[in-house]
Order: sequence, then structure tokens, then C-alpha cells
Amino acid sequence: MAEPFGKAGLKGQRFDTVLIANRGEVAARIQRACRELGLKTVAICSEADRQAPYGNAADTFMCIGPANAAGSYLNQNAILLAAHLTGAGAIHPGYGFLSENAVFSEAVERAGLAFIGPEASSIAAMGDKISAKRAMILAGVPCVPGPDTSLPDDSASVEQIAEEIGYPVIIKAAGGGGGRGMRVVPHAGKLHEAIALTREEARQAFGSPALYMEKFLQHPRHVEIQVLCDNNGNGIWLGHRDCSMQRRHQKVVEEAPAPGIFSETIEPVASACMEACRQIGYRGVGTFEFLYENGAFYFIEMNTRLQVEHPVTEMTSGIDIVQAQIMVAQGFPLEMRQDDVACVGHSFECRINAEDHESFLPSAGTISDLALPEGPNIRIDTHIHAGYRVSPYYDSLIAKLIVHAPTRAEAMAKMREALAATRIEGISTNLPLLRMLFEDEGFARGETDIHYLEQWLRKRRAA
Ligand code: MV4
Repeated sequence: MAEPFGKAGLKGQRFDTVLIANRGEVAARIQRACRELGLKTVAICSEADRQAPYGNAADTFMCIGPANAAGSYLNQNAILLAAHLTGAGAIHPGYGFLSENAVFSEAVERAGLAFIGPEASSIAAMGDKISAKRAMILAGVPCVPGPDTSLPDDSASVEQIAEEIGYPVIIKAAGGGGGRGMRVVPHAGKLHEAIALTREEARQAFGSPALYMEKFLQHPRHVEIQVLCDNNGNGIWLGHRDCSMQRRHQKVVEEAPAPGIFSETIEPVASACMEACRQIGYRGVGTFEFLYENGAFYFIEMNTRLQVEHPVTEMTSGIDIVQAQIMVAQGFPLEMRQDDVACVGHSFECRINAEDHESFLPSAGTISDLALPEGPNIRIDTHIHAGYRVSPYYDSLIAKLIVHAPTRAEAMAKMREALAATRIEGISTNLPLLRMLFEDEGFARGETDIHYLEQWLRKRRAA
């Protein structure tokens, strides 16, 4: 197989030091990729993360602010100052925090540094869900039925739009995403109230009252396509993932490939995604999120960042997605073409959260003892160790357990064994829930949709 990247015609920015503007497992993951590429790293932390193991492993470690993320991991000026003081030439935002903030990516580039991610204009275009939808329609990506324009103010027009789509419909905020700022409308009697409530929320939370309307799909799966684009107009897609196993918009288990999807169904959709990437001049890694129902794909959002679940795609495609992000930012041209991409076998990822497995409330405290599984095709992405103190300030994700095997059934069996070998003492985790899920017959048959886990939890509670 061809090397993913060539060396000729560099069109990007030279840098030898990367500042990692994040924390936790993803900070450790980015550090590993930088080291493997021969790059130096600057780790930053808040006062709550001074003990972070990736901090000591970095070439430079700097505390930039208080535990509260607004003063540290979201503090753009503090991060830019840290980059300046340490001589970093690039900033990797990871996921969450500033990773999809167009203002920040612009500020990074204005400071003469490389932002390891797409251009600010791409982030902004996809951050506005209406402009994202319009871009997808232009490129031929299938979207959920509904206009690619913001809802008008007059009640007769919105009623007509809803009638044309057909109830149930869903009202979404243009500035929302990831489950924030949306409301289902079952019938015409609820339309105006839903619009008024969502508009007010949108104004408060996103600073823009713009809304749009779509057909509400009742039993879809969440299937997403991973893409990788260089600075020279070349791009490839690295297969697909199913992330339907979620609770309150927090994914719990992800897998690649999405089971039961025919290549004849997904190939035209993925080709249209690559056309969209060309049209918007997309650079770096990205994810096209779809709802998949009755054999059809409907675009909902594009994520312009590295995602938590990227490892399942790394396991099946053999491509190091974080290294690729950094190579693209340096201007290395992608030499791999779509025909060189070969996704093999099946991969699962379990998100291990520090939370009570009944109440789901975050569980902070010190990890007193720890046993992690080992063996071929078992991967753990984490920053924790025995003695590590899990802080109450941040996301409860403490580790990701990833397995790879030739078939889905074998990968499930491998995950069952790996979960059985995992022990985290001193704090509460969702390991009991993950173990039960991998014993579930419906999941084993691939019968999940986006409501499966919440229904399963309700049934279990009732029993
Ligand atoms: C939808 C939908 C049904 N129909 N749009 C939730 C998160 C955001 N990315 C979009 N979301 C949804 N949009 C239409 N037209 C159902 C959801 C949805 C969902 C989507 C993906 C994964 C989990 C979900 C859980 C609840 C609702």
C-alpha cells in the first residue's frame, strides 16, 4: 500500500512544536502522534490538572489558568500567550473546548501559528447548520426533507412549510447541534409554541434566533462518514461508523463499520461528501453525520474536528488519523487515493466514564487501583493511572477501550473479554453498564437505533 503522504510541493506551514490545547485522554493521544512524527510538544493545564501524566511527558508543561475551563481550556488569550512563550508553531485543539471555534482558529492563524484543523471559514460554514445543509444540497449529499433556509416569521408560511414536509417535524436552531436547541412537533397544534420556545432558547444560547424545520425521523440509526482532505484538493473517506448507542446525546459505544450497510448504498453518499469537501475547500479531518432509516441516508451535521470515536476508524483503515491531521497542517500532500483505502475487519470502542452506573452522575475521586486489558488488537486510550485524581470539573470520560477483530461477532467477544479484564477501583464507572450491553442480544444482532439504549435502560429500571 502507498504511504498516505508524499513529500513534494509542500503547501502549509513549517512547525517543529505543537501546543496541545486540551486535556485528558485526547491530550495524551495527540502527544503520542506528535512524538511519532518527531515533533516537540507543549502541554497546557488548568490548576486542577497539574498532575496530568501527559504534562510531565511533554517537552514543556504550563499551567495557564484556574480549574474552571472558561479561565483555562477556553481562554483563547492564555493559550495564545502560552504558545508565544514556549515557541510553539502550531496548536492542536483536540475535541470539545475550542476545537470548532472559528474565532479561535482565525486568531491562531493571525498570530502566525498553524491551527491543526480546517480553515475558519469551513468551521463557520458548518457551524451554521442551515448554511451546512445548503452546502450539502449543492454537492448532492442527501439531506433530511425540509428547506435549507431559515424559518420565516409569519405563521401562515411556517404552517405551510410543515404541511409540505408532513408531521411530525422537528424545529432546530441554526446555531445548535449535538442535540442542543431542537424540538419535535407531533402535529399542527404544537407548531407555534415549539417555534417560540426554540427561538427563545436559540437567542439565549447561540446568540442567533435563526431556526429551520425538517421531517422528524422516528427510528433512525446514527451513521457517520470519516473524511481526510489535504491542502491540494485531494481527499479520501475512511469508511463509516455507527454511533447509535447513546444516552442524552452522549455516545457510549461506537463501531466501524456500521453494520448492515451495503457499499452500493453508501458509496454514492460518500462520493457526494467528497464533492462537498472540494466545493468548500475543506482541509483536515472531518465527519459527515447522517441519520440512516429504511436504507436511506439523511445528512444532519458536519463535525469539523477530530472525534472521540476516531480510533475505531484507525483500527479498520490502518490510518493514524491524528498523525494525518498534523501532516495535512504541515502541507504534506495526500498521496493515497480512494482505491488505496481498504477497511478491514470490525472495531468497537467503549467510552469508560467516571459516573455512577445507576444515576449517571459524575463520580470524582482518586483511582486507588487499576487493571487494564492487554493483548493483540486491544487498545486503551487514556491518561489515568493508579493514584490519579478524577476532577469534578470536566467531562467524565476517563478511558476508551477499543478492540479489533475480523468479524463483528469476534469483535464483540473480544470486547466482552477485555471488559471482564478491566478493573477501576476507588471511583464509580459505567463498566457494569458496558458489560451488560455486550451481553445484549438485540445489540449482538445489530438491531440498534438512536433510542435503543434509553429504551433498554427504561426497561431495566422497570424490571
Ligand atoms: C434529528 C432526529 C430526527 N429527525 N433530525 C440529535 C443530535 C443532532 N445531531 C441531531 N439530532 C437529531 N436530529 C431529524 N430530522 C433525531 C436526532 C436525535 C439523535 C440523532 C443522532 C444521535 C442521537 C440522537 C438522539 C436523539 C435525537
